[in-house]
Order: sequence, then C-alpha cells, then structure tokens
Amino acid sequence: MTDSERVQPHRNAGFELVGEHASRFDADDLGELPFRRRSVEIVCSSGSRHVSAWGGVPIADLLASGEVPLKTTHLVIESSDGFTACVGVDAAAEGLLAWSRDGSPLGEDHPYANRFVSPAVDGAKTIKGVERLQAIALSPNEEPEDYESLSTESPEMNE
Ligand SMILES: Nc1nc2c(c(=O)[nH]1)N[C@H]1C(S)=C(S)[C@@H](COP(=O)(O)O)O[C@H]1N2
Ligand SMILES: [Mo]
Repeated sequence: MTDSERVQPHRNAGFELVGEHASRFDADDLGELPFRRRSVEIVCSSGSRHVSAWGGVPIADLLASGEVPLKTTHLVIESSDGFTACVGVDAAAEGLLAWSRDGSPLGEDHPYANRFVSPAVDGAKTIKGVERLQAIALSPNEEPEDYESLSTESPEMNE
C-alpha cells in the first residue's frame, strides 16, 4: 500500500488501550501505526446491511504493540455513549480500529471519529466512537454478555 492511500485520522479519533498497562493513542499516534483497508459488511438484526471499505490499524497489530497479556480471551470495547461490546480476542483480531470509511476520515459526516469493525462480529458490536479497549481473561464459567451494554441504541451515534 502506498503512503498516499493512508487516510489521516480526525483529531478526535484517539482512544485508550488497556493491557498490562494503559496506553493512550491520540490522533498523532495513529498516524504512526500500520494502516490497512478491509471491506466489512455491517449487518443489523433489523435486517439493514451495508458494505464499506474501512481503513485503520489492524487490531492484531494493536494487541502486539500494547503489551496485552498472553492469557487474554476477550476485548471489552467501550464507546463514549456507554455502548459496550465484549468480543472474543480472535474475532476482534480479524478486525480494525478504523478511522476512515471509503477513503474519507470518520468524524466529519458522523459524530464519531473511529469505529471497531470486524468481519467476524455482529453489526451490533461494531462500536462507534471507541473510547477504550480493555484486554480481559474470562474463565470458562464467565459470560461475555455480562460485560456488555448493547441494549439501548444511542440516537446521537445513529442519526
Ligand atoms: N457507540 C455505538 N455503536 C454502535 C451502536 C450504538 O448505538 N452506539 N449501534 C450498533 C448497532 S445495533 C448496529 S446494527 C450498528 C449500525 O451501524 P450503521 O449505523 O453503520 O448501520 O452500529 C452499532 N454500533
Ligand atoms: Mo443493530
């Protein structure tokens, strides 16, 4: 991929990654991370669906750079509106922490400047406006759903 294809993130695209330590990635830091594009279809349980070319840093690269514990089983991905998903780490690692869509930076036409997307997760878990990703290790008797808050859709993220 040539450098001209890299889309610069909106200034609000930053987020926090919590692994062994908490690391803050601001928009300037995102410019230093690997940039990849991936086509992902967002499918809602209501039946609506759309495909876009999302661009950003592969979650797999973020996990490698963020000193995430080896025993990590899930990522808790939390939005500024409280919307929170708990995704298996392998499914998350197929995705991106995206800051562009179809070649344009997020944050100009939408109230969110980044988004978690993965071909391996439900549309409902493609969290808009990610504030924080936290690596956790669940034991087999724990339910990922207990870490989630997907019930109320936030009007400000979905207008
Ligand atoms: N922060 C946040 N992310 C969110 C939501 C939300 O309400 N808040 N809705 C989810 C749901 S249920 C779906 S189906 C998709 C909708 O994405 P779209 O607006 O691009 O179709 O976003 C998901 N991500
Ligand atoms: Mo949805």
